[in-house]
Amino acid sequence: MRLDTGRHRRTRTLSIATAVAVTACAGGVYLGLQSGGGARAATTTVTVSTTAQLESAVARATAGTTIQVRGGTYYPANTLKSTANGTGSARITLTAYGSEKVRIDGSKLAAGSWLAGIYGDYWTVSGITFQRSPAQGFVATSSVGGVFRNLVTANNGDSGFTLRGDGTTGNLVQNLDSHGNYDAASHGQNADGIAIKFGSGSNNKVTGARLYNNADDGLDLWQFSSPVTIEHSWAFGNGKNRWNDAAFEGNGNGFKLGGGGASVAHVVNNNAAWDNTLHGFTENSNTGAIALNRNTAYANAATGFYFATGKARLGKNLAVSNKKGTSKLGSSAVSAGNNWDSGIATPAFKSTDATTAHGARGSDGSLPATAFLTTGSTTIGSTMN
Ligand SMILES: [Ca+2]
Ligand SMILES: [Ca+2]
Repeated sequence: MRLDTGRHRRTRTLSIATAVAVTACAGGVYLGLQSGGGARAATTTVTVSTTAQLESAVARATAGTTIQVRGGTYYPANTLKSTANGTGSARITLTAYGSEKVRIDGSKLAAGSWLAGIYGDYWTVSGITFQRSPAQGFVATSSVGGVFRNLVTANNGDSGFTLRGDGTTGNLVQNLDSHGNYDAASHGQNADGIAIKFGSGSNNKVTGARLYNNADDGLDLWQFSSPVTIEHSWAFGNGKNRWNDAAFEGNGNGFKLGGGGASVAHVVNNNAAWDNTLHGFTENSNTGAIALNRNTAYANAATGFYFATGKARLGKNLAVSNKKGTSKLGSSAVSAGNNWDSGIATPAFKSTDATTAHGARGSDGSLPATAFLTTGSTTIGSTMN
């Protein structure tokens, strides 16, 4: 059997605890098992270093399973899929081994296949790159309590990271980098950095994301009918035709906060959008009372904040050098303390060089430190961290 990451191949003595069924997996998955006593669920740690082991481990995961993936690039032949549920006290975890660099690559999947599809609750997925899928990179459907941390979704054939479906509740997306996603078959009209679309459910949050150079939008909340919280995230360089597509149809909003008939009060605080081909932030026909505070829109090709039809409430936002103006607000919008409101000064940026914002994240996955678009103001605009 071909090993994708031969240098990491090891064997280890199986330690089999009570009441845990261990099934030999192709290629010798090794397991360290710890069984809790009494009514506590058993926990199982599986360390994988080949694609076959990874596929098997994901397929067999149950509550309490931790799958550690050794460094290397893995090429699944089929979508990594699971319908298993963890619980709040026995999560299912799929994570890179230590700080090793793990790429799961969809370039051997059949056309139209997602790379990863999770349908269960209480998953933690961390430290992994999902790349080059023929369709979506990572998709969680109707999941409860998911933690998706320090992931990269890049160069997929549709949206990089997706939450979808009713019953999408209590998920945290933290420190996602999602870039270069492009749906060639539909000329870039669908591939967003992160899509939270076609569903509902409370207490979902995105924080610390960088959503950039995608064909369509940075973030898209199309037809998601419950409030989503978006904070401390950056969307930039979206909507440009980077693929020499003569019929390119990407939209290129930084933050597209609705559409498709949903009227919902998303919460959008302390984010930044720059260099996108359409608006920095827009309701996109969502008539709900979207709350936007301390966001910055800079040098987008259309309007900084475009909320022409709904009841958005905008406070302490900053818009500079957007080609079609700072804001376009309808009569139902509420606006106070933004730099387009009367009597509000526009503080100077300390830097308009985005180089450091494109740089490496902190070792904990946090956004890189940058002076880009900072002003030092304690009252207006994104703090860029
Ligand atoms: Ca689109
Ligand atoms: Ca979109």
